[in-house]
Amino acid sequence: TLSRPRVLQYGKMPLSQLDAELAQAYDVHILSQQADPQRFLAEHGAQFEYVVTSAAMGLPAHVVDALPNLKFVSSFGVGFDALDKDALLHRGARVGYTPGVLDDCVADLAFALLLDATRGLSESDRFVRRGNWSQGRFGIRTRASGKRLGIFGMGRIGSTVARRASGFDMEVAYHNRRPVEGSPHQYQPSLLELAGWADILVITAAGGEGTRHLVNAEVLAALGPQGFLVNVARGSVVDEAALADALTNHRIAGAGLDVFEDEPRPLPALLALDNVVLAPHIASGTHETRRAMADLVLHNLQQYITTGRPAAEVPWSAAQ
Ligand code: 8YV
Repeated sequence: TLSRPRVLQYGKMPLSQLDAELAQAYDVHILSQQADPQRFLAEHGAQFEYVVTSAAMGLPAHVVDALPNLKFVSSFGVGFDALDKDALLHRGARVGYTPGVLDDCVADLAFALLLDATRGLSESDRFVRRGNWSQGRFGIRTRASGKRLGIFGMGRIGSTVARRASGFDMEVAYHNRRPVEGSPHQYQPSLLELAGWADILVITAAGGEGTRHLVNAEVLAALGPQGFLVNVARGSVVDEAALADALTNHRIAGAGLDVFEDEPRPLPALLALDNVVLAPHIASGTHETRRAMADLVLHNLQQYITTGRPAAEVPWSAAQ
């Protein structure tokens, strides 16, 4: 009889059924539930070849370093900026992730935030609940349809946002490290030029050092007092203090944010503002999408164990 492969699960997964499904198929040890995780790693780290984690939890170097026999990491999510690339490459470990299956829901939430920010929907909900309606009208807002939509990061999610935009009669332009071949949309050679062109700037670029704080005070000034920012990518792409400052001083009109520099702690200055809509990193958080992501986490792990190749592998891992 074959014993179930041993798996180190870094923490609870973003779909609770997945915790149970992993525990059924594998001999799972959850690191965050150990009385002393550091000591557990020191004593048992060498027993693990497989790790399961999520994009949000990531995998820090000190954990990778404590797993001398690590072969494969199956990560729940499309972002891999929180997985320590250098430590994993040094270890020669491969990494599976879940691209593609969340594009629709992330693009849907980008539009939800876009519509909410431009129309003041969340603010209007507070207005009604507080009983303000009987004292006067809610202020008129900005039209969303027909506007210029700038997309920073024209990958799978960015192009799904662009498809949504056509239904709103929007003009779309984008900035990306390089122009996307065959894209029907106008390429802007810099983020600054994109921000200057756009009425609404949506961020769908990958996180990590390469994009850190690219949306800064200068980019926000270019977006301008009538402009809106939507971020469904990573908080690190935006200088959050500069954004709070721009919102406070009306150098941009409004924003919709699903991601923050230090989750789960949005900058306190943002909490006091009515011209920003805040969501707690929920873009992929639907039953349908989280189920599809969980299936791919399981599939990647099983494929790696049986064939040595996951179904979907992060680019720098596949390039090894
Ligand atoms: C998830 C995400 O919420 O896919 C990503 O990169 O950030 C989100 O889809 C996250 O993986 C949950 O931990």
